[in-house]
Amino acid sequence: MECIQPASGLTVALDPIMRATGGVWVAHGSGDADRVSVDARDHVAVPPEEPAYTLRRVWLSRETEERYYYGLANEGLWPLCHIAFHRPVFRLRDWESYREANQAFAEAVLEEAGGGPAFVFIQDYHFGLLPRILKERNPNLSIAQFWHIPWPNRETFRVFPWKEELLDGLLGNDLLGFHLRYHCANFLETVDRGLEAMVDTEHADVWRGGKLTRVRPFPISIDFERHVQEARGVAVAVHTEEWRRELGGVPRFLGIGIDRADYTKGIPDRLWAVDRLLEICPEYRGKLVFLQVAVPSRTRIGEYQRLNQELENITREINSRWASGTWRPVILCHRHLPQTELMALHRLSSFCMVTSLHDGMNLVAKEYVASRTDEDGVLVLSNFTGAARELGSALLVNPFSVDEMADALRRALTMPREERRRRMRALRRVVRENNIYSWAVNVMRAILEVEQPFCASYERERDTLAMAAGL
Ligand code: GDG
Repeated sequence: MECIQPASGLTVALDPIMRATGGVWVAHGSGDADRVSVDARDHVAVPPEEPAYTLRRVWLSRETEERYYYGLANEGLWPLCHIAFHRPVFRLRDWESYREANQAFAEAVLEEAGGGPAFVFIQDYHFGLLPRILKERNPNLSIAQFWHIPWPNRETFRVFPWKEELLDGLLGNDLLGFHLRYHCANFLETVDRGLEAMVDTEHADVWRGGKLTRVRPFPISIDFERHVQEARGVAVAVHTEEWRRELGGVPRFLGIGIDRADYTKGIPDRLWAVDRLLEICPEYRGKLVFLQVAVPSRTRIGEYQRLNQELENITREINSRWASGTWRPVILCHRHLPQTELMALHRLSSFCMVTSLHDGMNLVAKEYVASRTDEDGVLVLSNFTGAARELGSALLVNPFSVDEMADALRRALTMPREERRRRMRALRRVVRENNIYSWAVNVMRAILEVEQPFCASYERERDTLAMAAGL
C-alpha cells in the first residue's frame, strides 16, 4: 500500500492547514487501497508516518463517481468556469448524480459534527449544493466554502441549466471565497441577475431568505517556509544529480513546464512558443532543452485523452524539425514525480513557463519561486492566472499569442543576472508574506466576523494558524 499526494493544487494547499489544525477532512475514497486502510468509522489517520489529522472516507458507486465527478463537475462546471473554448457538457443524469454525491457528503459531515456547532470548510466546485443541505439540517454549523477555480461572467454562466439550484445551494454558506475580487464580482452579478436575492455590491454581501452570505477574495498560496526547507534538503540534491545525469549534463539552457495535463493549462501553445524561439533565434539550437512534465489527469474524459495525444504529436513534430545529433529540444514527461523531484527541476532551470489560458490561481508559479533560494531563474507567467495579480515581477504574457511567448523566452534567456535577482527577490517576498497560513487565517477571521454564537469554539484554530503564518 502506498500513500501518494495527488497532483492537485487543492490538496497541496489544504494539507498543511489540516496538519496545523487537526480536525476531519471528509473526502471520497477513490484510491484502490482506501477501503482496506480505514477503521470501522471509515476513518484513517494521515500522514501515515506521523498522523496529524483524520480523513473520513465517503464511498461513491462507480456510476456516481463517473457522473458526478467526471461528468457534471469536470465536463460541465470545469470548462464552463474557465471559459476555455471547450463546450461544457451538461447531462441531466450527471446533475442527478451531483445531487446524490452532495447528499452523501452531507450525511458524513452531519455525522462528524454530531449535531453540535462546528466549523465546516467546503472545498471547490464539486459541492455547490452541500452548504444549503447542511445549513437546513443543522443551523448551528458555521459554513465556509472556497471555490478554487474562476467564476465566469454572468453571460457565460447563463448557459448552466441548473443555475438557480446551484446558486441557492452556494448561498447556504456563511462565507464564500474566491481567489480574486474579480471572481467575487462575477459571482455577485450572476446572483443579482439570476436569483431572488438582495446583493449589496459595496460590501460584497448577499441576503437570501433572511440569510447572509459574505463573498470575499482569498488568494491561495503555499507553505513557503516548508517548501524552502525541503528545497534545500538532501532529497532535492540527490534528484538534482539524477536529472543532471538523465539530461546528459545540464543543457546550456533548460526551460521547464509542470502541469496536470489539462487543456486549461495552455501546454500546446507553450510548446509552439519554444518552436518559434528556435526559429527566430538560431543561437539556441543545440543548446536549449524544454522539459514539460504533464501528469496524466482525468484520463477517463475523452478531451483529456486527446490532449495527451496532441502533446505527443507536437513534441514529435518539433523534435523532428530541429533535432541534431543527440539533441532534442523538447522532452515530454508523463510520469508523476515526487515534489522533491519537481524542486530539483525548478532549481536546475533557466526559466519556468506557466501559461494557463485561464487559472484560478496556479500554485506551480509560487512553488517555482519558493524553490529558487539562489534568487535566480525567470518566471514566464500567463496574464490569465490569479497568480499574475500578485506576481507582477514575472514576465507576464498572453498565453494565446505564440509570438509574444517566444519573445518573452528570448527576454528570459538574455536577461542580465542582476535583473533576474531583482525580480526573483520581489517574487519571493510576495509568496513569503502571503503564505497558505495567512490565507487560512484570513478565511477564519472573515468567518468569525459573521456573527455566530459559537465562534469561540474555533478561535483556537485561528490562533494556531496565525502562529504558523508568523502573524
Ligand atoms: C486548482 C486550480 C488553484 C504537478 N505535477 C506534479 C505535481 N504537481 C502539483 C504542482 C502543484 C499542483 O500539482 C497543481 O496546482 P495548480 O494550482 O497549478 O493547479 P490545479 O490542480 O488545477 O488547482 C488552481 C488550485 O486549485 C488551488 O486553489 O491554484 O488555479 O485550478 O502543487 O506542483 N505534484 C507531484 N507530482 C507531479 O508530477 N507530486
